[in-house]
Amino acid sequence: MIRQIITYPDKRLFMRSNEVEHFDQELHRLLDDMYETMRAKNGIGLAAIQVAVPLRALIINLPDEEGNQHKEDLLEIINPKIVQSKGSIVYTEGCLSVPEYYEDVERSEWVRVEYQDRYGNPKSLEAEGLLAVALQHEMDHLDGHLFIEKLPYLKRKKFEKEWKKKARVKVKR
Ligand code: QAP
Ligand code: CO
Repeated sequence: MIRQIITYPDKRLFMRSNEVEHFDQELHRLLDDMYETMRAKNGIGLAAIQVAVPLRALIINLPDEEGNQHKEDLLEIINPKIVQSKGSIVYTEGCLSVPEYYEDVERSEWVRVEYQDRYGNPKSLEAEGLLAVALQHEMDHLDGHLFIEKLPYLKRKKFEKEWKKKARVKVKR
């Protein structure tokens, strides 16, 4: 089932999500719905809070070299922690909860993450480049942070200005 994605400035996007304790059918349904929703909206990553569920769960499905996404490559990541990071990378990010806005953000170039899968099994992964960026972007959602909060002052002002302009058009002035 495709769920509705909440968007900026919804205050729920700024709240900390809770640890997942029950690796049950409800969690599995949430993860399945998140995947369906992310694909329907042309996303490559999604955190549970973006579909209004405040749990520490996220999914990532990066495209291959031809730009195609495969479900076999889907990562389902529960209760993640970054245990090591290094380097720095600048990537032009977007977010389904901040539609039609893209800006450069600096993050770690390499991370090691410990997490659980949908059954509660402990896992760990090393990531670099785009996957490292996606992990950090989605993990920020779990702590109530959006990529626009990482922008330097003037770029943040530019975002606020564009957002207000769009909000005005939406109510048709
Ligand atoms: C997070 O972002 C991310 O504005 C996932 O109109 C960002 O899937 C991972 C999207 C950067 C790695 C690098 C955004 C789709 C999708 C939009 C997304 C839009 C349509 C964003
Ligand atoms: Co996002």
